[in-house]
Amino acid sequence: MNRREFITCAARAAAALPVAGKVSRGIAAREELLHTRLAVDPHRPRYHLLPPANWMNDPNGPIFWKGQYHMFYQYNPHGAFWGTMHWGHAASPDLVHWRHLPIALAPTPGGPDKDGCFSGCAVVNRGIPTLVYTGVSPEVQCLATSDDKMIAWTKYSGNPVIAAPPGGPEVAGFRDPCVWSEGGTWYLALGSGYKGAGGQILLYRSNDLIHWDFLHPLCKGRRKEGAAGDEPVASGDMWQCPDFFPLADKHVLLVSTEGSVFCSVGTYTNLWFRPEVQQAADLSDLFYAARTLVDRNGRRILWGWIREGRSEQAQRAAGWSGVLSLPRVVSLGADRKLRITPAPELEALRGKHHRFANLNVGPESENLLKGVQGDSLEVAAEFASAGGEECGLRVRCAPDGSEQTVISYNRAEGRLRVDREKSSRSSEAQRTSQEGALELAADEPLKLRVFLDGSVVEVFANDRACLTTRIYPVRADSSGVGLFARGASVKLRALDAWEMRPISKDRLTT
Ligand code: DQQ
Repeated sequence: MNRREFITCAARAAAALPVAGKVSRGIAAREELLHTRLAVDPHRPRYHLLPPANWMNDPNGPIFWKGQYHMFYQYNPHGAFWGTMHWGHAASPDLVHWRHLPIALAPTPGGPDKDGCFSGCAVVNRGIPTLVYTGVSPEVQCLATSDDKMIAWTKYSGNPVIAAPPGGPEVAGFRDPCVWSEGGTWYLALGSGYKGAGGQILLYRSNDLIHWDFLHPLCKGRRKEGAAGDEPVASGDMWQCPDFFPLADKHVLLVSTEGSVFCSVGTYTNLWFRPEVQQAADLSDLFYAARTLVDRNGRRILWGWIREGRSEQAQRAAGWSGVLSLPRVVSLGADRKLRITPAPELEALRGKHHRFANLNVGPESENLLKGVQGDSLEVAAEFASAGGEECGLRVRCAPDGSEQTVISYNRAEGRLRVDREKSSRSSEAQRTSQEGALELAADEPLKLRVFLDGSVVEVFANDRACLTTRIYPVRADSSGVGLFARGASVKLRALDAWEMRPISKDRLTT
C-alpha cells in the first residue's frame, strides 16, 4: 500500500465516524501536507515500524500467517494524539521491511466499539483469521474475521462476545484480550484489576470464540504491605495488555502497568499460573504494552510501543507520535530469567562497517571515534570487566559536547543507565536519566548493543537487560560516537559500528 492509498484509507476509516465527509477530505488534505514535512523530520526513525503519520500506541495481535508477519497497532487517524482508536495494520515477509495495509478496524457508530477499538490479539480459528479486541464504552470484548489475506475485516454481528466483568468489587478495567488454544479449547486472558485490590488477569474458556465462561483469575497482584482502604497497590491497580505463552518448560506472563512492562516466569498447571521469577521486560518507562508471536521456526518474538519523550505539544506539531520497538527474540536462561536479543534479521540492514579494538578508555578520553557518525547506527561494544567504576558509550554527540547522550554501566551499583541531561537543547525534550538493575559477574565483560534511529535509542546489555529511550538532539552535527569511563581506565576489547540502511526511501516506512 503506497502513501496515497494509506491516506485514502485513513480518510475512509475516519468517514466511519459520525461527521464523515468533511472530516475525510480534511484528513486527506492535511496528511498530504504532513508527509512532505515528515519525510525530512530528523527525529523520525528510518528502520523502525511506524505509521506514515499520526498517533500509534500498543502493538496489537502480532501473528505469523502464510509466510508473513502481520502487525496491528493502536492508531488514531485524526492526528498525533491518543483518541478514537483504530487498528492500523502492516505486514512483513522478513521482520524488517514492512508494507502498510488498510486500517483493519475502525469504531462503528452505535456499535459496541463506537468509542474505540482497543487492544487485543489475533488467532486463526479453524482456518479463519480472527481478531479479538476490546470495544469501548463500556469495555466489552468483540470479534472480527477475515479471509486468508487478512486485509478486509468483518465484525461479528453478535458482538460483544463478553459483555460484562464478573461480579465483585469495582473493576479498574476490563480489556486487552490475549487468546490461545489448548487441546482444541480456547482460553482468553483479560487485563483487569479491582480498585484498591490490584491488577488481575481474568481467565475465560470457550469452544468457539463466541461463548465464553469465566473461570478464575489466572494471576493476581499483591496489596502493598500495610496498605489501607483504597490506597494503590504495589503492582498497579490494573494490569493491561496481558501476553501469556509457554517458553521452554515454563510459562511467561507479560503485563503492562504503571508505565512499565513486567514479566513473570512461572508454572502453569490446571489452569492456574504461579509466578516464580519476575523481572522488567525493559528498564524504561517509555516501553509499553508488549506483545509477542511465534513464527514458523518456533521463535517467540516481542515488540513494544516506544512512547515519545517530548511534550504533547511537540508531538502534535510533529504530526506523528509513537513507534514500535525492533523485534526482540525472547528465550529462557538457565536462571529462569528472560534473555532478550534483537532479531538476527536486522543484520540485513547493516551497511558501512567500522571496527576498533583494544583501546584504553580513560576518564579524560574526550575524542570521538573517527569516522563513526550518524543517527541511524548499530553499535556493538565489549568492555573488559576490570577497571573504572563506570564505562560505556557516548552517542549523538555534538563536536563540542553540548549535546550528547551517555549510555553506561556502573559495576559497583549494578546499574545500566542512559543519561539524557545533555541529549537535547530543546526545552520540549525530557532530560531525566533512565536506569535499572543489571547484575554482571565480577569477571563478566560488559556487552552493549545499541540501536540509534532518529529519536529512538534501544540498548541491549549482555542479552539480559533492555533499556529503550528517546532523544531529540537539535544540532545537525550531534552525530558523533565516543567512549566513556569514570573512576579509572577501562579496556574496550572491541567496537563494531554499522550505518543502518533505511527500510524505505523516505521516513514513511511504506
Ligand atoms: N492502550 C489501549 C488499551 C490498553 C492501553 C488503548 C495500553 O486497550 O489498555 O489505546 O497502552
